Amino acid sequence: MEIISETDLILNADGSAYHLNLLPEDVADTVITVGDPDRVGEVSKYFDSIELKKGKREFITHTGYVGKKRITVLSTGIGTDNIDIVLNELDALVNVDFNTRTPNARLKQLNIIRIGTSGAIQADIPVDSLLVSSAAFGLDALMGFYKTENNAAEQEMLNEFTSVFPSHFAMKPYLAPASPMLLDKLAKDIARGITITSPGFYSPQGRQVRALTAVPGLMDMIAGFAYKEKRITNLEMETAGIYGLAKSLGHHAISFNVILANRATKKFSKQPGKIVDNYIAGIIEKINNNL
Ligand code: R1P
Repeated sequence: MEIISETDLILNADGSAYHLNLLPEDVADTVITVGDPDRVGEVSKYFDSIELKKGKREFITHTGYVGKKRITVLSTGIGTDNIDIVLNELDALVNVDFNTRTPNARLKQLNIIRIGTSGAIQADIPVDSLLVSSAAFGLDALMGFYKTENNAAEQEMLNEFTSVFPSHFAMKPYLAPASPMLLDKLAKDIARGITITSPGFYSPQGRQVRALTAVPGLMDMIAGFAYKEKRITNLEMETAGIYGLAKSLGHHAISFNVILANRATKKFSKQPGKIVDNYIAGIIEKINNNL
């Protein structure tokens, strides 16, 4: 079996993964990801016990128990460039033997659950509501570097979207679905939508700033896109990368979006901290009851 080189899988002196600073035994099978490092503690405060706290750069990790269920919560920072690091290192931690540098014979499938914030782009989606991404279009470049597959229905929707996407961009959008298993187990009663994952916060999400935009009308194009009764509901910066890489690596992933802004009505949550906190508590309860 081919050995993974010291530069393809970089380990720290203590044997931990290079960026995440974690050892294989530090990672639970259920992993909650959050963007903001400060949100890690906001999640782990609901654990009954915390067995470890580690971190490096923006990647802060707490692992502990809710009842008998072992859960890891880890911050990704912002953007799909960080998702590339987080998903590949998480996968290596659970599926590669760090001593022999070879993949394990039996591959593990993690449950990866994003609890993030997001902006709605349709006027009827209320600020302070929760939305789960049934799929996400990536406007970032990440999945262009990996082999991906879409089923016929996904491919058709992607073709439709690509045909209305501004053609002067070198990269093509991609489409990645949520795990049907996690949608079924954790999100039966939660509003679903199609998410756009952007490679930036300002012009890439149609915000007007002092620098002139190269894509006037981006928001109208995205908000007006329709495919077989489906529409795009919200914008954020990680979901498509998480869905795409999780699928490529054989893990399950789901993304919960706490809607803090509505771009159509130009409203922003009056109590973002409290709202995010309420949804964290609810999602942990669902994980504990259903996974
Ligand atoms: C932008 O402010 C950040 O907030 C959203 C976006 O995806 C981006 O990471 O999610 P988080 O609140 O989880 O970071």
